[in-house]
Amino acid sequence: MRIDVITLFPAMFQGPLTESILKRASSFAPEGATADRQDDKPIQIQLHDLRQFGLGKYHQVDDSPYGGGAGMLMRVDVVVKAIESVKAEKVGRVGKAKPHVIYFSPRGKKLKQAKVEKLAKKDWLILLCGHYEGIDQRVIDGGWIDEEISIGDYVLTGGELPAMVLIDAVARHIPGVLGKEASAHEESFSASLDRKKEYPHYTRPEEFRGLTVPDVLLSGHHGEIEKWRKENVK
Ligand code: 4H7
Repeated sequence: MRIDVITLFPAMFQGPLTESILKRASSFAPEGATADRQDDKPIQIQLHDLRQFGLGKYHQVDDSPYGGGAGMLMRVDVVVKAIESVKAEKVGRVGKAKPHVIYFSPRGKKLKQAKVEKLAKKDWLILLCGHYEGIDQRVIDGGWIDEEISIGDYVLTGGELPAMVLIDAVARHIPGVLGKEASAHEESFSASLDRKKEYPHYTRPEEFRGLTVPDVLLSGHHGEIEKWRKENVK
């Protein structure tokens, strides 16, 4: 899968994408740095600094709202230029795939696991991270956005954290991202099972400050263990 991120703050992505399992699974390239892109990785992430599409000497990306009011908006011409530029790239493994453009905003449709799994089947995602008071409505009305998503009912300063949440959630479903064991564990949940429900887990030591592990888990009796876990799903 290829993921392009259009953002005013590309540096924010440094930590989450270069640590942990996303490090193993994805190649990560800031704008311009295409040379070190590794096409053999399950996910290729390319960052694009929106400011490079800005206007004039100061690379202006925002403007005040018609009709007045507080705050600034991201300009339609700048945002569309960025989206069209990314769409035109068609490098790496995307071939003739059509990108799916997602815009993160607090009024978007709430992200759920089922949606994550659908998005994981796409070849190419473009993630647009909103800032200020958001984008000019014409970016949406003009058809440049396929989907407006919110990661939850709270307000953030920008769409970068939602983009990182989506990348992490989607990555877990791309073949080759999770290790063998974690993938098998994932598969052992049927699609109909509520994934939020899990049984309690314990590891060594057997006793910690008087807190013990349920005897059945130490018994080695697999039938009983399975029964206990089913009964203790929360
Ligand atoms: C687009 C439009 C996503 C993006 C407006 C983004 C929460 C979520 C943003 C805004 C986001 C989410 C800018 C409106 C800051 C509010 C104070 C960026 N917040 N914001 N204003 N839940 N913020 O997914």
